[in-house]
Amino acid sequence: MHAVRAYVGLGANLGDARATLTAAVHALAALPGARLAGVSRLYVTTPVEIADQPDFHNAVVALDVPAGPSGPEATGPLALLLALKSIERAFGRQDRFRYGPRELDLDLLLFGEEQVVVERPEGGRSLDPAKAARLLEVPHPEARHRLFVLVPLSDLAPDLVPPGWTESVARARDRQKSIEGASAVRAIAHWDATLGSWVKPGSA
Ligand code: PH2
Ligand code: MG
Ligand code: MG
Repeated sequence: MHAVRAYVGLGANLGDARATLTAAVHALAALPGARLAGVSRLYVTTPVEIADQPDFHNAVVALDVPAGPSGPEATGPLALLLALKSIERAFGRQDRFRYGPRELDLDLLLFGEEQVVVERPEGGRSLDPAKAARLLEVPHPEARHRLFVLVPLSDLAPDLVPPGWTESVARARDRQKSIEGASAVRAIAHWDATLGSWVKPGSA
């Protein structure tokens, strides 16, 4: 079965966010059939949507995963979505209100060239009835308007034009930077693949 490159957005703003995101990278890399293809720098970011909450840590991971059989029920993106939800729960993610603070948020940003709009499978739904019926949409519909996604994604794939977009990730990032301001997203470390953790810029 051929592999598809997926991009997953990671976020946390409760508990030890840096340790949580580090462990989440390892959990993603350990998914059956998955191969870790890249990890962005680690960022501290100003909260959007709901400003009155702690700053987030954010990053993006590139993951090569099996494409999955075709057909609406068992496609690759849905299988990956369910895996992301189960990792969130394993890390103690509590169901809270939309856009609010969270222990760990794993968002499926891109799944190869696929554009998907489907009803979320049972295990991929929130317990919050206000969110329960939300569709799964890939590419993630909010990704192109969020600097905390665009900056780490452009560490990995600046020239990529995701399906349905009319511009590259780097162009979207620069446009969004002029709206949110460069200081909304601050790099604090880069990924060291040998150590399997983020390390301070400049350190070997
Ligand atoms: N996630 C949200 C809402 N707001 N803000 C930042 N900076 N980073 C996030 O990951 C984030 C957010 C809902 O998922
Ligand atoms: Mg999110
Ligand atoms: Mg989410």
